[in-house]
Amino acid sequence: MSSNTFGKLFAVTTFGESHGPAIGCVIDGCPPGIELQSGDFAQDLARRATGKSRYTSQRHEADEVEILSGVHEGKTTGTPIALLTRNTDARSKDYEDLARTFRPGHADYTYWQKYGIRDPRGGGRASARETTMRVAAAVIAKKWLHGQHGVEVHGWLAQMGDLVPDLPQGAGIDFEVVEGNPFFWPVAAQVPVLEARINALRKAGDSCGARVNVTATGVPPGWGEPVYGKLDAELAAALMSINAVKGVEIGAGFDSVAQQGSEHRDEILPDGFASNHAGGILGGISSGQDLVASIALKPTSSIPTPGRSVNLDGEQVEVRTKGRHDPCVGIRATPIAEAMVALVLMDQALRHRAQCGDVGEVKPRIG
Ligand code: EPS
Repeated sequence: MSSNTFGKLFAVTTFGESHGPAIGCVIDGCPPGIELQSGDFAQDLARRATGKSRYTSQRHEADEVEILSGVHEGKTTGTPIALLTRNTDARSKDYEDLARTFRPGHADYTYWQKYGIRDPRGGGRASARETTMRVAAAVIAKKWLHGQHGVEVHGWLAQMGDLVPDLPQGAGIDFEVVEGNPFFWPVAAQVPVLEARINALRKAGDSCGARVNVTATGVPPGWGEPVYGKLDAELAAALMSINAVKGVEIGAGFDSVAQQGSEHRDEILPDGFASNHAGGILGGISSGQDLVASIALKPTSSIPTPGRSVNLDGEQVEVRTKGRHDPCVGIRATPIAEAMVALVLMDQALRHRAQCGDVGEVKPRIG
């Protein structure tokens, strides 16, 4: 009923609120024998964390992951893996005034309507803080996907407000550049422009939206379950479940509308597909091409500029948001989007193995 569990065979249940004592997850169905220690989570958690640059929320969380179960002598045992991260820098008094009002653009009003009660501190369960655990669970998925299939999942910021990467048409992404700046931006020379944009937004008390692209390379053909468990359908649901996401595209996405069939269909040659408008998925099943997904994130709703709303009595009030917020939530969304893609792929890979593991490699293999 409550939808805090994600995945069928690699099932991740997250729990916790932004200002509660801790956040955590339980991963059930993880294959045994994967090497795992608490230090493995550090890199991806730091990529997602607040307070790592001047351009994101200045909440400084330790983000240390404690492994409570499911690992013995450095290897997963096949039993449920429980991970826990203590919240160490919540400042709940910033939210005292908000307990009786609904912040525009937030989940405050809808949580109130659904449950009749809510934890207003730091956005409670609706906070992006919850995504820490998605990223932690996906560290295990990324390890397995890479170890078993050579799959790699990489994301980058593909637009921030109206700023787009200054890349020649069709140019590849240099992930060393992406990882070398706090924006996950693929063009190093533009980083000062992004910094100036965030500084200006902060000064104006406003925020902007963003687009994040993710690719997965090395995905073999065959993953995805038609018709209701299509790979693209599950990717769309997974990516849409990330806070602030308002749009998802696979491959050519909404550009497909203006294309013609002769252009969009990816012709097949003995040594590979002639193009990849499908984003690596045909009929809901991976084709063996790179998987390509893109998400649109709305501008952060928590901004210091006062806005109109109502209080619990339905009276008109002016809301002024406090707290330590991101002028562009999309900046920290790259590792989160990668995580959701990795979780979907791992779950689908295990499901494919369960049903079709005996089929073996089918000829011809394109590419
Ligand atoms: C968030 C609001 C802010 C962010 C938080 C997400 O919380 P607070 O006002 O308590 O600082 O800092 O992000 C995180 C703590 C995190 O780890 O991502 C929100 O409303 O989603």
